[in-house]
Amino acid sequence: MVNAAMNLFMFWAIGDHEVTVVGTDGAYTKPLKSDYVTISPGQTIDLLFTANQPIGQYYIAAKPYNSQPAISFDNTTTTAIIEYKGYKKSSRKPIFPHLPKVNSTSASVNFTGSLRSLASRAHPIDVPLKITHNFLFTISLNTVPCADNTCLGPRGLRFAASVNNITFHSPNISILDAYYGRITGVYGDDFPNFPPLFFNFTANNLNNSLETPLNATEVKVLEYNDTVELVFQGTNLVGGIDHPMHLHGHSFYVVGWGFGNFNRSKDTLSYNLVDPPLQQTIAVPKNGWTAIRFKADNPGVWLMHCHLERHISWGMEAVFITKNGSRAGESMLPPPPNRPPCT
Ligand SMILES: *[C@@H]1O[C@H](CO)[C@@H](O)[C@H](O)[C@H]1NC(C)=O
Ligand SMILES: *[C@@H]1O[C@H](CO)[C@@H](O)[C@H](O)[C@H]1NC(C)=O
Ligand SMILES: *[C@@H]1O[C@H](CO)[C@@H](O)[C@H](O)[C@H]1NC(C)=O
Ligand SMILES: *[C@@H]1O[C@H](CO)[C@@H](O)[C@H](O)[C@H]1NC(C)=O
Ligand SMILES: *[C@@H]1O[C@H](CO)[C@@H](O)[C@H](O)[C@H]1NC(C)=O
Ligand SMILES: *[C@@H]1O[C@H](CO)[C@@H](O)[C@H](O)[C@H]1NC(C)=O
Ligand SMILES: *[C@@H]1O[C@H](CO)[C@@H](O)[C@H](O)[C@H]1NC(C)=O
Ligand SMILES: *[C@@H]1O[C@H](CO)[C@@H](O)[C@H](O)[C@H]1NC(C)=O
Ligand SMILES: *[C@@H]1O[C@H](CO)[C@@H](O)[C@H](O)[C@H]1NC(C)=O
Ligand SMILES: *[C@@H]1O[C@H](CO)[C@@H](O)[C@H](O)[C@H]1NC(C)=O
Ligand SMILES: *[C@@H]1O[C@H](CO)[C@@H](O)[C@H](O)[C@H]1NC(C)=O
Ligand SMILES: [Cu+2]
Repeated sequence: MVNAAMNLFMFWAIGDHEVTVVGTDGAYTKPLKSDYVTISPGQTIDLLFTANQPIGQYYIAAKPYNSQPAISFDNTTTTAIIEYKGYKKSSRKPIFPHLPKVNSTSASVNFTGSLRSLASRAHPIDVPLKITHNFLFTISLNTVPCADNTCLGPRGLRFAASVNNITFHSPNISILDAYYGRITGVYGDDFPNFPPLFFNFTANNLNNSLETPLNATEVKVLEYNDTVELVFQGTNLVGGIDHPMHLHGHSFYVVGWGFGNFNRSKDTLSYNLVDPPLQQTIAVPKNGWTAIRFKADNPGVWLMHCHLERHISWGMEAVFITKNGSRAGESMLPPPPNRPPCT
């Protein structure tokens, strides 16, 4: 199952049938029995279920999960029907599943936080234990001044979004072309390891002066084999919401998460380094944090972004460049000839 929605997490379930989740983003998980699934845009989930209920019809249903009351959205429940062989037409309605409440953050995090790697002998994990790079990236909504006819946000302002207070400005030639072709002036390589300012990221009523981001095109360059721990820190600037963060080119282990502000001396103690799930998209909880680890072993130019289309279009993205290794098969490929132009 893939969530192909643009801007909404979904709750999903089948009437009267428990499902067993066995994988996410192409990696095995420990079998997880659940009455419902939470899936974020861009995420994939593999699951099994057994048709072991009385012969009949059962709804498959999905509806949005949205934690931010200021956002209006289509709250339609979408359905399909599972019909058992031998079913005889009757006036009885198909059985409908219990889906969590549309704003149930606990239902969302309970599911996502229950995923574990299979971590069996045949499918061992390889979570980096010696970390060469520690990053803390704030992910925030922002506001910027706008011309009257482009203002969709508060008066005189439009929405923007940022990582470490940088709204990503897309250059007019691709960063892959610029890196591979050694063209200067397209991007900088100074993406900050930490947010420029520490404040109570998840506090209510943050000062509006914090909402204005910098506008830049900065990348983070990694050496082949670097081991990265990256903590995504959600903020309550403009308004807190869950962000499905997605990294191209590398799967990552999700080693911890929590609500509020990440506290390195306390929160690292509860990391799961035994069977953390291996994912490509992870929902960072509203006004919370998520810690991931990965090894930079896939040379290339890789986008990292929030998978809510709205947020990536507002600048909630950054770029990693993983440099060539030293052996055959450890070099990035040239830009593909059929790539679409940026402008
Ligand atoms: C769905 O949205 C409509 C219109 O905004 C609202 O009237 C209704 O109460 C909502 N239903 C649910 C279940 O949230
Ligand atoms: C969810 O929405 C209901 C109804 O609008 C509200 O009473 C409740 O406080 C909300 N729950 C959360 C966790 O925001
Ligand atoms: C989520 O898990 C907590 C702790 O186990 C539990 O108290 C809560 O009821 C769960 N929430 C939902 C919506 O399942
Ligand atoms: C791309 O942008 C740079 C500066 O931002 C400018 O100098 C250059 O002319 C632009 N190139 C094209 C093809 O638009
Ligand atoms: C940060 O803000 C939250 C939410 O308002 C509050 O509960 C917490 O106490 C604050 N933390 C600090 C260190 O001020
Ligand atoms: C908000 O920040 C600005 C600029 O730092 C400061 O002048 C102002 O006093 C702050 N407002 C509040 C309510 O703290
Ligand atoms: C982001 O940078 C701008 C420009 O330097 C500054 O005004 C603002 O306070 C910064 N906000 C945060 C949250 O760091
Ligand atoms: C960032 O700067 C570019 C020009 O350098 C401008 O076109 C763009 O609108 C700016 N973006 C934001 C969010 O301010
Ligand atoms: C972080 O956690 C430690 C240990 O629990 C505590 O002593 C410290 O005050 C916390 N720091 C902050 C900023 O909350
Ligand atoms: C990367 O790590 C592998 C396995 O640990 C090692 O064999 C290789 O030499 C390393 N390559 C570089 C360029 O560090
Ligand atoms: C990386 O490897 C590719 C393929 O061998 C080569 O074309 C490219 O120049 C290398 N890039 C760098 C920055 O060394
Ligand atoms: Cu987002």
